[in-house]
Amino acid sequence: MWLPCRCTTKYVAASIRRGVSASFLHVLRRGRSSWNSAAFMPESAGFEGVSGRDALHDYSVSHSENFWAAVARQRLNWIRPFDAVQDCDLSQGRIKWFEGGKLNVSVNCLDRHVHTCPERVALIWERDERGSEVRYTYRELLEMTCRLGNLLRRHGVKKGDCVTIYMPTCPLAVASMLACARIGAAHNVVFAGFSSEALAERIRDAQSSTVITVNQGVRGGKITELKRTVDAAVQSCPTVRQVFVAMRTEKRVEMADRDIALEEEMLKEDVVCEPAAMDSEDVLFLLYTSGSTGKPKGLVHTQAGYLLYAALTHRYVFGYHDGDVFGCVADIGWITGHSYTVYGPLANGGTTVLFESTPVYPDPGRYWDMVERLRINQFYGAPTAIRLLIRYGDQWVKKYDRSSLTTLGSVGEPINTEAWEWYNRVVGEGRCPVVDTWWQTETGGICIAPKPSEPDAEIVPGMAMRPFFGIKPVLMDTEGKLLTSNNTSGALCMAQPWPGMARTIHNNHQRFLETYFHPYPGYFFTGDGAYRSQEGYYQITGRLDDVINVSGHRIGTAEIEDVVNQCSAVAESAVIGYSHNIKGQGVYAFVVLKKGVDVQEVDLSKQLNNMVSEKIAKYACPDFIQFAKRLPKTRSGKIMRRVLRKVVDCDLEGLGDLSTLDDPAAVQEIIEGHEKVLSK
Ligand code: 6R9
Repeated sequence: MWLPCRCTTKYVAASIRRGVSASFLHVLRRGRSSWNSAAFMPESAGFEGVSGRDALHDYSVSHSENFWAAVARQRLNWIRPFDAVQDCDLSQGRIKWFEGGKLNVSVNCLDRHVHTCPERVALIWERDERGSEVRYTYRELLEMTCRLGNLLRRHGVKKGDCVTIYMPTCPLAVASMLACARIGAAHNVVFAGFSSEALAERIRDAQSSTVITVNQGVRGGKITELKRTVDAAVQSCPTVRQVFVAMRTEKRVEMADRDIALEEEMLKEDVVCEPAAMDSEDVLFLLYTSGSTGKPKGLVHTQAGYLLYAALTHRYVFGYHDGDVFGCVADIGWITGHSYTVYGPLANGGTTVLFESTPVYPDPGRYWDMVERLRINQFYGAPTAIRLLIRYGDQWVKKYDRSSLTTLGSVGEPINTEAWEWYNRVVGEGRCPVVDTWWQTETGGICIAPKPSEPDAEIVPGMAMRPFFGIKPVLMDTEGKLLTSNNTSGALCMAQPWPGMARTIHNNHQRFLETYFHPYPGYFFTGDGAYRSQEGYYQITGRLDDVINVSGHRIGTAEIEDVVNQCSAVAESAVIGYSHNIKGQGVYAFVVLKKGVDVQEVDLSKQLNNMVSEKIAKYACPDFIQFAKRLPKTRSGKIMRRVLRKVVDCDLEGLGDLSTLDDPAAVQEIIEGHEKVLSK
């Protein structure tokens, strides 16, 4: 792996500079007891009649164009200024921001900080091996990115191409993303836990001819053969011309003609790389996520709007200030890693942690040991990890000094009250606000979170609460009518566009329109349900479609069914999510075998698990498989998933209206089969 080389005097200079800026900030912070708009958000000083943060939110929604124009001018470096703030029409699914503007995202994340503070630490790579972290300054990250950008260019990667990155969270992965941005190529990061088939599907859909990977991954003390997975994937990807291979471990791997040793070739490249001037609406990246069909969708994010939104939310939701160390432990393969490990913090000139390990390796104190060692100020993680850590006891937390922490964030799924309380009381010692942040791959950045808010405003446990600047959430009833009162639940939609939202689904704009804009014309539909409290705060109640959330990973039940149905013994299947103590949701599969098939259920269960793990990923494997003679269906032949869900939740009282059932006896069989599965 590419390691920084530097002299110690620069280190000293950097720490002096950091110390100076930190003490200056301290003065600013103290001066903020009464509303000082310029100290809170410099742009807001120019917004007439705005006093206080609530008023600023109102302004951002009612004068959306003024708000976003001012913020975009101030926070981004433009090669050419934009002509129009926005050209959006939600009823048509048209979303365009800052047209006419030209910029380069890597310049915004790197060069401008190198000019002001080259020796500030950009990345702290918390390697799997505890205590062996490596720091990269902005200057070093820029050099690494430039070499990589030049290398990609020399190998024919052009503006408009899409490079697939299949790497664990590490500095070269970040440099790869930024190198793509530098030369105008889009990136498609695929979570390094996905199987070769899942990777191949994403490479093909993205039409990538270039893949970047590592020889091996290291996580939780275990080695994964990532290069081998890529080898298997590219066999069914005729578009792939070249695979760049970085060395995470010493182990040599077999190199084919199309394979290129990344670090070796980078050494031959210049450390200066001309940045491409990109249009605001050029593609920055694709990121695949699960929907309610079997086929994952490649959400498309563009340059200016995405970067601006990631930066602004990072700054204001977490109260990030210059000199802070931001620790987002999400993998870069997910949108959280994109927006809050990479783009948001780097656009803000921040120091961001790249976490390669797991919460329990080598022991359940890993997160908090890291907080102490790296002096992390904002920690951002997932409820599933919190629930897991609660089980090991408070001593693993208390052992370490957490006094650097100022804000704790949660993302990916609803955080239950117990986990929220523990996070707040034990981890944060009751002094750090806990921000439950709701957002999606589609939204680009955080849309609903308790912060920013008035300084002493309440935070309700387990609630995302308040819309971010420029965000206008609404609730809809089942008839598609707007619900205007409080203390009500409905489908969560957004009534206004914002710069961070996705622009389309790669190769399938029709699906984009049908999924997000057709259900409630004139609104963006999130797919989630929400409750709005008496006070007007939002609480997310969960998905309204067939998407489940396992340990914070989104997966469509249809994707798992597609794999199960490929087994020659299986006639049909239905996959349901159920409430799981640690994972949030677990996977429960009902499987009907073909007539005349004679197999041991245990063997078949194993086989089905292997298939899911090979074709999707381990986390998608069913926790339970129930073999059934038939599934409950309507007379028109639709599987009654609602009934299956109730059975799995052991809520037999709530089975509801069964009048459309083709044969009520099928339900009884399912209930009995479920009892047997539980008793095993
Ligand atoms: C960022 C991210 C999005 C789905 C989303 C919702 C669930 C995310 C949540 C939450 C309740 C929160 N979700 N954050 N549910 N409270 N704070 O996770 O993106 O992977 O696209 O998942 O995750 O159901 O629709 P993504």
